[in-house]
Formats: sequence, structure tokens, C-alpha cells
Amino acid sequence: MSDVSAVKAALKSQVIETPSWGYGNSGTRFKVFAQPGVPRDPFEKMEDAAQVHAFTGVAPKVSLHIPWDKVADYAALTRHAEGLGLRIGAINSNVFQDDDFKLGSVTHPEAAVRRKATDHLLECVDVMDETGSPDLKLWFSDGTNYPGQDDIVARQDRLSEALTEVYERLGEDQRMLLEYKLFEPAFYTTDVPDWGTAYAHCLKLGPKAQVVVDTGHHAPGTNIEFIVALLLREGRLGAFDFNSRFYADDDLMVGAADPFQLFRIMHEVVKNGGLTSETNVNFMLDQCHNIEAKIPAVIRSVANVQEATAKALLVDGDALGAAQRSGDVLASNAVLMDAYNTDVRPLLAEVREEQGLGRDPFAAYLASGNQERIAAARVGGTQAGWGA
Ligand code: AOS
Ligand code: ZN
Ligand code: ZN
Repeated sequence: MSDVSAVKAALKSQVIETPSWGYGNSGTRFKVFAQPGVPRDPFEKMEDAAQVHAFTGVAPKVSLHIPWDKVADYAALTRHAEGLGLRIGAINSNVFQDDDFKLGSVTHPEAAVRRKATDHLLECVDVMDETGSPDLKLWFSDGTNYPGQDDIVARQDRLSEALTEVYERLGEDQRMLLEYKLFEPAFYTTDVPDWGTAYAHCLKLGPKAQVVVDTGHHAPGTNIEFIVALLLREGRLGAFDFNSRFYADDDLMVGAADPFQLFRIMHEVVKNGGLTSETNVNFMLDQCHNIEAKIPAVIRSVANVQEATAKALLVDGDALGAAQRSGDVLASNAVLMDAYNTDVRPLLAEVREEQGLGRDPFAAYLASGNQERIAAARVGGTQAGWGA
């Protein structure tokens, strides 16, 4: 796309969904470092998400995680979010923090445990009804640690049964987003380890089931943009869980470890129609800010996605197509690299100015005094955190 006004319009209409858990305390299994000013409940998490939206203009949606964001009155939480200019995004289920799920949740060998897990997923659909959320996001920690521990195919059958029951419960405008992850917490087999397994289940379920690509959930060296291109071609790319990784599921800020990979992913998204509202790809962040301040880290992440998107939008599609058709390997690669090497920060600064925002959302937030304000105001109570 070389028409600058079209590039700007595309950037203004992009929506990036932020995760409620990104605003809470988080850490590794070694230590959670508490930070001042962290939200004490889901209502305060909405206030922090609203700050990100206020300074970036492209983050009006927030993913919830049940039960971490369990409240007595979801209508009140939704009203609170709407009052702040937000809407509720994906509802993330949690079938990984209960003793009963030691050997699995929906794939557990015992029917009673599978029932409990499926009931939780159905409860998440109830929350969707109450909040107006369109997306049910499913991630299963299910798997085994030792060869012979359980029957691989029987576990797939149990998974399929549960997914079918939940799929049938979905309303007209609700969809199921199935996430895969190579390993962890299971170390030998994982029941949804890769896009192929997720895709096979989605195909069987029907058109309202789509795959989530969490960028941190692959083996090193995996060509993630190929997966993205293929899922888009099949109409089954439902969402991203953006983050970056150096080693495993690091959940670091998106674009921090490998901005070139993020660009390559966004190039496939742009080229294959993934930015359009018809395709309806949900651009979510799934990150934990263990040592850095949370709101500015989310702002930085949103800006990183915007920068990759802007570069992808600047790829000269005509020149690329011509070079590819003529078999000119170096010229086609050069077209892509020209876009990647463009400094898009001035363009994004203009876009923000046109939206009535500060040119640099990160600096504008730091200058706003909000960080000091919440640190002083949110004293007492229990700070919300990953897993709380
Ligand atoms: C876990 O590794 C996944 O990335 C899930 O998306 C998970 O539900 C999310 O990280 C919140 O815990
Ligand atoms: Zn994820
Ligand atoms: Zn993850």
C-alpha cells in the first residue's frame, strides 16, 4: 500500500485488545515482585486499560480471565468498562489451577473431572452473554509427563467431546478461539500442542471455531508467519496472543525480542486481508510485566504492534508481485526489506496527532502523572495478580 492516507486510515482502525492480567502483579515460579499502584480488583484493571486506550487510541477492548476477574455483577463491570470507553473482549477460561486438574481437565481420564472442566467453559459462555463478549478463548494445559501415562487418542476423543458441547452452547455472534502451545506445564505430550491439532478440531466443530496463534508457543525456529498465512487462507485465524520470547513462553513485550518476526507476521496479515473487519482477527496481547511498570509496558507493546503494522502496510505490493512473478529473488526480498527498514515513528506520530493524541504515547503517559496517582490512591486491599 503506497497511498499514505490509506495507510493512516488502516492504522487508525486497527484494534489491539489488552489483557486484564497484564495490569496485575505477575512473576515466575521463583518470585512475584509486587508493584505500587497495581489494581486491586477487575474494576481498577479496566481503569488501567482505559489509560492505555486514552494514550494510544487503538486499545478499546480488554480480555477477561475467569476466575481471576470473577465479579458478582458482570453487568456492572461491563457498564464500568463502557463508561471508560472500553468494551469487554475475549473471555479466557481457566482449567489449569485446580487440584482436580492434575491429570488434565477436559481430557482427564475421569468423567467427573471432565464434567467439572466443561462446566467451567460453559460458565465462561454465560459470562460472554452477560458482558457482550464475542470470543471464548480456550487454552488447555492438558497433557502428560511420561510415555505411557495415558492414551493419546483417547485424550483427543475426550477433548473433542467437550469442545463439541461448548461449541453447541455458543450464540449466533459468539465464537470459540482455540489456542495451542508446544509444551508446559506438560512435558511429554500436550493435548493441543500445535496449529494442526487446533485446526483439525476447529474444522470438525464448524465455522465459529478458529485458531489462536500465541507467538510464544512454538519451537525455536518455527516459521510463524507461514502458519498465519495458511490459517488466513483457510479462514481459521481467529486471534493472536502477541508477546515475545527468547527461550520458551516468556510472555515479554511483543516486538521486544524479534521485531523482524513481528513485521513478517504482520506482512502476511496485511497481504492476506487479516486487517479487515470481515476477517475479524482479534489482535490480543498476552503478556506479563514482571519487572517493568505495567501500563507503560502495555503502551509500548501496543506501539510495537502499530510499528510492525505500519511497516507491513508500507510494503509496495505491486513491486513485490512484479518481482516475484519475474523470479527476481533479490528484488522481491529488497521490497520487503525497504518497508521493514523504514522508520515509521514519524508516520505514527502524525496519525496520533490527527486523532488528537500525543505524538509519543509512552512519553505522554509518563508525563500525565497517572502512575504516581494510582500508586498513592491504591494503598490497602489485595493487589490483583496473575493467578489471583
Ligand atoms: C498460556 O500459556 C496461554 O498463553 C494462555 O493464553 C493463558 O490463558 C494466558 O496466558 C493467561 O494466563
Ligand atoms: Zn496465550
Ligand atoms: Zn502462553
